[in-house]
Amino acid sequence: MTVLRGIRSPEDLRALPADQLPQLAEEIRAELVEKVTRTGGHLGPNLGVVELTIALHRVFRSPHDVLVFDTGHQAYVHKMLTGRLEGFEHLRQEGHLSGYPSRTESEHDVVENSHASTALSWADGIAKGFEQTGELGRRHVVGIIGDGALTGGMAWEAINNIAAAPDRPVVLVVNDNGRSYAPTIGGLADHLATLRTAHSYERVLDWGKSVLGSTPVVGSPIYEALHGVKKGLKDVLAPQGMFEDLGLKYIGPVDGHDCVALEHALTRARNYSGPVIVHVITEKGRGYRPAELDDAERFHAVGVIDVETGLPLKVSATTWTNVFSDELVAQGRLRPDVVAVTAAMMGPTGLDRFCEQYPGRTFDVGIAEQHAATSAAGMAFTGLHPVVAVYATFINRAFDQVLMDCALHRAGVTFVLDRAGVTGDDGASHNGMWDMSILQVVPGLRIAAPRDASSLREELREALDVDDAPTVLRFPKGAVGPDIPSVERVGGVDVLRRDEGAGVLLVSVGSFAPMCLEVADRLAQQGIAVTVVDPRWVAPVPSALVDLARGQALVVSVEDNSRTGGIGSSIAAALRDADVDVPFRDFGIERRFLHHGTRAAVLAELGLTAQDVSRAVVETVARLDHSAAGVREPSASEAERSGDAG
Ligand SMILES: Cc1ncc(C[n+]2csc(CCOP(=O)(O)OP(=O)(O)O)c2C)c(N)n1
Repeated sequence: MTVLRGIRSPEDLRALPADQLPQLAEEIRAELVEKVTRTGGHLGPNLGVVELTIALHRVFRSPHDVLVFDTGHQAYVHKMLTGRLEGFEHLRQEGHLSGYPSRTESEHDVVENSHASTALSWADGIAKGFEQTGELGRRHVVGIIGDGALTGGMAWEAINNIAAAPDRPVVLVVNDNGRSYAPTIGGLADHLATLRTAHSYERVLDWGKSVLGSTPVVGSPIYEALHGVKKGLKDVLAPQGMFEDLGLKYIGPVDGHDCVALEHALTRARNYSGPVIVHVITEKGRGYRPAELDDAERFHAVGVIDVETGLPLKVSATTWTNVFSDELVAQGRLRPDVVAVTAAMMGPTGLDRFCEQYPGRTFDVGIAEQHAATSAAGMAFTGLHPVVAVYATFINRAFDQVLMDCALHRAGVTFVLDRAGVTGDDGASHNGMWDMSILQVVPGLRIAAPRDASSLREELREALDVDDAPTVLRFPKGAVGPDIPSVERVGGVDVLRRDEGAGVLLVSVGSFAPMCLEVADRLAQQGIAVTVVDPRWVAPVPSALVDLARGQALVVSVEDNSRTGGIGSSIAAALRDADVDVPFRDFGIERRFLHHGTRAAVLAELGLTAQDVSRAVVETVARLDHSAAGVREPSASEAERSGDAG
């Protein structure tokens, strides 16, 4: 039996002799590489925290002690050590192991939120709670945060509070690999780098090891002597660390791949009676040759890749991101006022190409969506047109800044929301299903949802022409399909299909256009006339849409946003306001958090498929026909029996 297979719980790990830990670490790395290259997932971050996670579980007693992983994308090793090794066969697949911590999976998982920079606030709150219940001191609280996540404002709000209570112990572990996706930027990153490099006295232990020919046993006189020397040198050489200035005990930097040093540092932190930061230096992607040699950013999160080469196995089709990326570069050439802003997601949002061409006009602000929005408002004030590219789910963070700093000040800022709608594999917190609900309340803000590559390019250009209000462009994850031509444009609304006569007006939002056209085919087979429209700019509701709705038998909208506050609900309100008395049905996402699974599986579960939508529309039309003819409405069971439209 391998060492790893013998570990069913953290107790097993704690019982393991220390000399077996390097072997365990090697086996975990092999397992990560073998499984994650097959399923896709976060490879680089997890390869970097193997020894750190082992040490955390040996020093702290989860779940009695609470470990909070910031973002949670680096919790695979934690999952392996807490009885979920087998789950990696089907990582991130529906009904199987989630790619993030999950309370339903394990009592060892506490925080599921995959939005960065929250762990220290969680740790602060849990420590305060334990203090109230009298458990603090007996139960330890540990927040593990990356140097990337440490660039987020929330982390500093938490540190400010944690430092204010010198008698309330909280252990903050900074997992410093120098990278978010790309190298972490900013003054904080520079400061961490200074702490890292100025601590050459760390080598005292290595020197000791080489002289002795083996690692000194923790706590042995020789170990303590070496530490004494190290501490003496540190006091002389180390720059005053910002953390200590803030009132936090600083331990480190610690070699994050040395189990002995890690256990020693974490034990000291555990025994400390106040808030303490343990600064751990790790290497993202460690132990996997392609990640070590190649561009580390590519291995932050991977799809299915060839284990030997690290190259994707599927030939990648053109994505929505690629199209945006190209068009922004083209616009950058024509428009010197266009600047780009990313919150530590340069590559994933496609801004990398703009940055190559216009490095002086591209700003990576760190994981700081709030700052990105307000800083963009500031740039707009000076006459620039900032394009802030973020994943749709992360715009949640910057709602107040979009509202108060951008909209109230009529700032011409374009927000590009990638990965909008159901994203699937990454689970509840990664779906981009709230953006239109929260942004529709912002006065003056306009939202475009392109249906294909051409409309994405066109709508981006239109957005860049708006200089007195924020604009939003939202599109989904993945490959973009072929262009979908319109038959005409009416008041800015594209008509994609128009059957003769009154029938159903089907309003397609963004990338649902192909599905809506399929619904139209199915309805036509049932003898129902359909007009399919793409409003292009979906919010505020175009008046042409209201005009198109007049005289129809039924209006239907389909969107991949929450139905609550979505485009459907705005269309319903616009129809009411204009006294257009047409029955209306909106299809969108129920107001609940979604389980992880493929996008197709999640959409099917939500009933957002051509088959489900057409069936529901046929039933509604049948009901309306009956009531129009004075016939009683069919019962639910009759409706159920009325069958499939297609
Ligand atoms: C609010 C928010 N913005 C962006 C992201 C996307 N994101 C996921 S991991 C990551 C980098 C995190 O870097 P770090 O904290 O240093 O962890 P590492 O992956 O280097 O271990 C980013 C930007 C996020 N999860 N949350």
